[in-house]
Amino acid sequence: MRIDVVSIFPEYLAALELSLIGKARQDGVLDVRIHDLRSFTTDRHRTVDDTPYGGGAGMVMKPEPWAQALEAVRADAPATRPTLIVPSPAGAVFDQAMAHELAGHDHLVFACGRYEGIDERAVDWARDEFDVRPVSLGDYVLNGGEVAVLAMVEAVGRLIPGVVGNPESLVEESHADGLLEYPVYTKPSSWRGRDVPEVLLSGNHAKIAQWRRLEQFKRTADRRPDLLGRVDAGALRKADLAA
Ligand code: 6GU
Repeated sequence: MRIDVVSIFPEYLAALELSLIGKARQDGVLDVRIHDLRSFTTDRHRTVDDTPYGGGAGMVMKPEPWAQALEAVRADAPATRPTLIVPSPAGAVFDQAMAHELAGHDHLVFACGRYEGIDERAVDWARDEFDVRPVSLGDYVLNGGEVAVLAMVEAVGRLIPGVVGNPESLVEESHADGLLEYPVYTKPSSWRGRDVPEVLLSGNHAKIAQWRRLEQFKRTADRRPDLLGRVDAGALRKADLAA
């Protein structure tokens, strides 16, 4: 998968050189390229923003540097029509289903806005050459798209075959089946007066699976009751109905 990120703070994206995503880049599984928006400006001050028409607080990102940057990215990877993700608190909310969907794309481009956002004409113009997706991490406001891109690239990247060493670990994790993950424990079996639940030491795999499934439902009901109504009936296992 090819990933391009355009930002006025390319250093922010240096974290994508670390850990599993960094390893995947070294291995050639992910082709991640970071671009400095200011390198697509032509004035002496490398201006990327200006005051908003209609007035109001803050600044708006000028359309032309974005058009130049996106044209360069497009020209460099002409084979497939890329998806342009525009991180914004005004976007559709990113979730695991969207991560899976995006993981199936060949080329993702992220346009990191700052200030009050990007001139809407640049976003509309980009629709000629990109599938444009305004995407939000959730209902709160960040100063710019960079942190959101770190989160999205990690969530999408780890679903690409070869990024996570053991694909089994993708199966039993939070949101894999619409429920939160069960609690986990490691040695020692007794620690500071607290014991690991006995069933986990029993060696009875059917009982352990049943206990974990119940804990998933309990935890989801307690922390994220909003998720319970959306649990896919197909993801409900026979064991759940029996329990
Ligand atoms: Cl994707 N961008 C910004 N700037 N703020 C956000 C966000 C994204 N998601 C939640 N808040």
